[in-house]
Amino acid sequence: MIKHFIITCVLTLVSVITCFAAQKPNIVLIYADDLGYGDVSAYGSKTINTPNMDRIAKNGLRFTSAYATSATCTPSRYSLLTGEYAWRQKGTGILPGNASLIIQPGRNTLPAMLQKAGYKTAVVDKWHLGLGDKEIDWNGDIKPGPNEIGFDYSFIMAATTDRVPCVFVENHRVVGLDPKDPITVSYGKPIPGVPTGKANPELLTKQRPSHGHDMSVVNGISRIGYMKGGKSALWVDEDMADIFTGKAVKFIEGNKDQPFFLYYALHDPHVPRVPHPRFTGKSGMGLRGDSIIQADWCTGQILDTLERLKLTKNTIVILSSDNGPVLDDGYHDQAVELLGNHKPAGPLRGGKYSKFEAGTRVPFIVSWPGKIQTGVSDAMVSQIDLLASLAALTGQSLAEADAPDSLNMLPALLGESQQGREYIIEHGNGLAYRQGNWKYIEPSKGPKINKNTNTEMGNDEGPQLYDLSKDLGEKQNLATSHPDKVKELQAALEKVRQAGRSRQ
Ligand code: NG6
Ligand code: CA
Repeated sequence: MIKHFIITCVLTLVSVITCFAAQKPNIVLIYADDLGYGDVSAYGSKTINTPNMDRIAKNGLRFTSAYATSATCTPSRYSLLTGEYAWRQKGTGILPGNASLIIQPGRNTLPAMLQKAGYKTAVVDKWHLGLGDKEIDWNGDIKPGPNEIGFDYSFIMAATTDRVPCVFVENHRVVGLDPKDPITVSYGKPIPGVPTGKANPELLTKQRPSHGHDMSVVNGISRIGYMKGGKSALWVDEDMADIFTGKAVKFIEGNKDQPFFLYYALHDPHVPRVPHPRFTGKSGMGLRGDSIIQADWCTGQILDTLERLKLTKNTIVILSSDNGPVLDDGYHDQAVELLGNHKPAGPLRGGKYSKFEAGTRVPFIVSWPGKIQTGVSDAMVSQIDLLASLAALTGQSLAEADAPDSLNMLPALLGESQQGREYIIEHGNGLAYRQGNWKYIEPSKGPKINKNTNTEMGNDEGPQLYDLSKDLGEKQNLATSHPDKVKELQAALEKVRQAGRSRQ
């Protein structure tokens, strides 16, 4: 009896302490699309000016070794929201615009965990994790989707700006759809009677494709996939940043009196790059740079809103990107020709799609005024750790099966520790493993260069080993001279791969 009483007292005390330890700051995650390590002026670039992203860095902690899990969008977002490496699951590669939802409803995702912690949650802008569980009827209720995996509010595009359907989906419905003009989407056969960029180049009044992207034409630009109907619902690319930012701001305003989580997944600077005319010409390096300036403006609007509502001090803002940079990703937008001296990947090798550093090492800045150490951190962190870290912050426990690869890196994220992850797994076409300054890339038969995008992919038929402390640009393969190191890292990578989970 007494024993029982004591146990109850101890448990109550523990939960009181946990309760006091848990904090509920608002959390805003600004997640850009294809923004490179060198595309933010806070990261040292003199050729681009991103004053609003730099504002976050000025009030926060800028990470030099932070990683998206993968070198493309869908797998990075899958890992970010589930805390599980996408390469553990089939069907998590770049999705078509009519794919089914790849995250199981009921799963303890990042937003679902925060919902349990009492947060109102929203996703705005790029989704690209699929919708529905069978063929999607774009004219009815579209579900399951973000609202079924933890978001109270969603205002999204289904996939990417270069994929149909080119419409906004708010919660379960296409916005502005005229029922008399229903939407049909196909990723197989062309839809009879629907013009395409390939057959009707005269319709390409705004941008022409350089590779792929020659199917349905929307707003003078041909896309991937075929769509028919939905004329009144079609987006106008130039207005998208304003529309999405407006929704994000409205969500913050509507939830200012309670903890909220906003996942603002910016579509810039992904292709097609069609910023609002007020941004064109502003970067001096063409539409890719102008789209980054637009993304920076969107970021500024969010920061201004937090300030106006006096929420800055009680809000964690995280800025990052889903994968590294690319210049020609399928349209003639002069990203290559007008680049000048700008280095989208900074000192890193490769880019989007690559296992070299630029594929996944991305800008990552965290601010929480008054709470976080400001400055620069070289701790290794991965976006996959946000789930476990924010669970720790908000006092949520994770079950054994939840977020298997997500580690609590809160001390590193808050700048209390310089100690981050012991290793990072980088995922492109195959895997690479970084431990300290050693980086091992497993052998692969894939092409060395993606000819379309002119990206060095990091593929080689033999093992690659780089010492990033002396060779950040991954130029000197040391695999032959350091066979033991290769073996050690190979075995360590295999252990994580076979374990099926990283969290003990
Ligand atoms: C590729 C597209 C590319 C881009 C990418 C997804 C072609 C030839 N290329 O297949 O343009 O859309 O998929 O980018 O179609 S991501 O950032 O969403 O992963
Ligand atoms: Ca991307």
